[in-house]
Amino acid sequence: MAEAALNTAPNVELELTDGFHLVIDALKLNGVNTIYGVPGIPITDFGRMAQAAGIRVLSFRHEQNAGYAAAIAGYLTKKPGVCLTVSAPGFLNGLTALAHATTNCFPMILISGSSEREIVDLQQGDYEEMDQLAIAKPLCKAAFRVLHAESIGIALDRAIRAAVSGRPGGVYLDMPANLFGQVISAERGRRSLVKVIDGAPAQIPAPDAVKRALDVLQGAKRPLIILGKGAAYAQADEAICALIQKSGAPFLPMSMAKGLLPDTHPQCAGAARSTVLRDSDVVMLIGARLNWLLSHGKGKAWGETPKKFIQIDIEPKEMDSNVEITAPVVGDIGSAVAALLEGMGGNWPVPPADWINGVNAKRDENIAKMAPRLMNNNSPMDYHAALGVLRTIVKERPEAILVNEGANTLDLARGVIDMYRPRKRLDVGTWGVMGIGMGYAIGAAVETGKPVLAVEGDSAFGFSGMEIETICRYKLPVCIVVFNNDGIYRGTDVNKAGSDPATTVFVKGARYDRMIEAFGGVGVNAVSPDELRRAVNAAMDSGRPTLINAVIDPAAGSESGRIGNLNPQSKLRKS
Ligand code: ADP
Ligand code: TZD
Ligand code: MG
Repeated sequence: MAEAALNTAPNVELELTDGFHLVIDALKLNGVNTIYGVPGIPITDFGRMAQAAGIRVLSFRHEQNAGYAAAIAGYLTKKPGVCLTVSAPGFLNGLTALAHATTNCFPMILISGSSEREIVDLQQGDYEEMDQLAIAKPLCKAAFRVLHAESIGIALDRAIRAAVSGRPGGVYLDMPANLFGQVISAERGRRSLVKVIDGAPAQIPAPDAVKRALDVLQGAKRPLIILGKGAAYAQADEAICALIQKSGAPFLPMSMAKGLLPDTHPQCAGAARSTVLRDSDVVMLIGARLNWLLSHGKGKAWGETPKKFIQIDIEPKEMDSNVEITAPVVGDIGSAVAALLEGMGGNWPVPPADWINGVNAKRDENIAKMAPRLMNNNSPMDYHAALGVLRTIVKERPEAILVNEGANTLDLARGVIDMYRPRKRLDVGTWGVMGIGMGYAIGAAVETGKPVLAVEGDSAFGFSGMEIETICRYKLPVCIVVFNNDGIYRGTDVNKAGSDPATTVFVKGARYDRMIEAFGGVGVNAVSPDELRRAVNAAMDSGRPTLINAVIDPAAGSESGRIGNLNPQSKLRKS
């Protein structure tokens, strides 16, 4: 109406805005100052304008890696990481990362350009035509399409809320090309923007749920606390630490929860994992699901001892997903842990000494068994020789962020490399997915400004390897160590049926270090633990993008790393 009035006043020039600027204004209003993506129709100008408006726009070589960067940004900051893609193929490339964010409970928003609704809906063959909204829906927490410039503010508000509230996850925002060019008055535009207030509201657990949990915990003879990446995400580090200390119970960190308390903490049972799973009688899960990574809470790994589970999780539907939860505590971890601590009062009984001493003895025995293997000086190196070096470097540089993927390279690094600070270990997560490496390394370096050490199987690295150009272009402090064992699991397989190589082997003696030299980074070939140590320390000191080709004995690994048991067995006899 104001416009109509203005339009009739010949001397007043109407200030206008458009879809491009409204998306930028809405993002900035809500504190989104970084976007990860790949440009192209219809978002090329959007990227330029966002950059001009002071948003950092990181341009990748493949959308999947941009998506993984956004996903890990969400995990590290508790704000949704934003990934921007072009229509159909770009969107699909980003979708894997969106699904990954949802699966791992990381807040992320995938914004994708799309083609014109009228043409898509009549399937008339537009440029990069695809019904993206329908395809995204089953893979995220929420999916919205914005058709009018005036709806951009509300749409972004809803996307942020959906991503960060309750159990965090991925959200899809569909923006058809002509949205960006729609013009409205600047005043209407300003009024349409919304700043999210209290986007992830505290969810306080019910007092009787807290009491029930404490009763169960108090009755334990052999208590165990399992910390998952939800606990690391919650950023309630001090309260969690206080709860564990007060309980006196051994704790087991899941992979990405390592470092929430140091792995060297006297109550850490990481090196006695099988013992504590098998022999515990009460298990308190904090931000960890009883999925495959915990053998679904039953079966051989959990032994004969009957278990009672206490589970703290923000998602009510998670309770009883695999086994009965005796004491469900539904709430956000910060509020739930605070309530538990208060309920424990000043005099919480310490767990029976035989349990604590037994766990500690087993842990010390396992650590002592591994120690000499980490000091071997073999060349070519085995996994333990190389990881022994990296373990010391991480101990000396606890602020560094460790990115880790591969099979043997992942499973052995997880066991060998102690972590000392929260949210410093980023890895393949719930799916055990290969390809997170360079996206995570970039996202982590950009969001935290800390040095990143990426420990990568040679196969794992290949999924995102082209992003070393991105790392060099933005001069990020990333040191990549490729554990080069000539292939997947082992480099020794032979195809007996023909002249093609076996399916799991790569070019022998490949020099991954030379790849980064093409982009001005530092490449090093390391064949001994000493060479590896020198090269990683130099990279971490200089902050220069570095790729170290760590030559690993091709016979050292095992099939599928530590999860070979998940391979199906053929019922047919070999002839
Ligand atoms: P891990 O793989 O480390 O075992 P999972 O990804 O399986 O961890 O589990 C993480 C759990 O944490 C999810 O069930 C999720 O709902 C929960 N979660 C995430 N953030 C919070 C939070 N702030 N408060 C409570 N629970 C949370
Ligand atoms: N594709 C995707 C996206 N994720 C996967 N997990 C796989 C394929 C299957 N896969 C694994 O589970 S580990 C792995 C593949 C291909 C690579 C293992 O080889 P690597 O590590 O070189 O990375 P090691 O040290 O040789 O075991
Ligand atoms: Mg390999």
